[in-house]
Amino acid sequence: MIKTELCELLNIRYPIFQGGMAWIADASLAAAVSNAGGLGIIAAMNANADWLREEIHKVRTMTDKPFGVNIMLMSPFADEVSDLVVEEKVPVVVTGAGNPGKYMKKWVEAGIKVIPVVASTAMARLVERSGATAVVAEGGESGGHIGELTTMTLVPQVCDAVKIPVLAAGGIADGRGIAAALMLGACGVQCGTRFLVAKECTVHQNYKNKILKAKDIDTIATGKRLGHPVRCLKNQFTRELFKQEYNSNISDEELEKMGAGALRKAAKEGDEKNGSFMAGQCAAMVHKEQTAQEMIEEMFAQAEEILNQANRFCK
Ligand code: TUI
Repeated sequence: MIKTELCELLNIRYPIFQGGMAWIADASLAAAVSNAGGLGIIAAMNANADWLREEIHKVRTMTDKPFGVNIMLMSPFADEVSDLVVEEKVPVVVTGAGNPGKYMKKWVEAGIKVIPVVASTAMARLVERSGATAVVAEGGESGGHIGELTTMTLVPQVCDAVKIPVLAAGGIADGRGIAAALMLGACGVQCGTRFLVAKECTVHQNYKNKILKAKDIDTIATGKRLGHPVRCLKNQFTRELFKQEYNSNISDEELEKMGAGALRKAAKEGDEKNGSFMAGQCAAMVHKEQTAQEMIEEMFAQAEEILNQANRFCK
């Protein structure tokens, strides 16, 4: 059985978080992951406090296990959802896509365990100083909004930079990734892409099918010109966006407008041409739809087997 300090810290059986995927990670997926022994996470994404309040109430009817809320700091509603998680006494808040500094004191004083996603050692140190319980070090193999470094290089550097527990994210979709993350010094993992095809995930079936069909080189990072690179599956939308990034006749505002609403089109409508199908580089490692429980049990059984055999290399 694999157990780490994260399990006791958060009162979970398996040291795994489900990524807070915008338009995808709702109460249904979060409850399934929490019931399976991981930490299920609802994505507040660009939604307002009313939507999030309903999802929090829903998740509480579906599980009595701990769960988290992911707050995307670029959201226009970040301020109001930052108050709601305090009001609702949400056990864990994960932040993404920015510096959570201005909310940290309020959350820590409310007894919330705050676990920011970081893409650099500087941000890891900063959030540790302001009271973070742990950090998720997310490499650029991830889907969605990404940083510069890879998981392989970021995780050990963040582990050296801070004393709080570190989870690894980016490119992890099976037990091999979990075992490797533990060897890099992490005490847990966060997975997004694999959970996207969970039976309890309510995303459009076309999105799941695209993940299941994806090959190794099928993702691309666009948005570098605007300063926020985003990794998605290649399709007509991303190819056009990529092309226009190099077109100096198009303004940043026009480029920004091209991306607006595309993730909703992918997740809710399954629009294969105009949707932004955010996915990590490990999409090709995801082969079948399973329940969240089957996924977690399979991943940890594989990780345990590998780790038990690892000393064969030591002569
Ligand atoms: O946040 C994510 N992934 C996301 S957010 C998202 S919604 C979106 N949609 C369109 C455009 C942009 C966003 C889709 N996927 N992952 C966590 C993450 N956080 N990755 C990288 C970071 C990060 C980056 C910079 C965290 C902190 C940071 O600090 C910057 C600073 O202020 O120094």
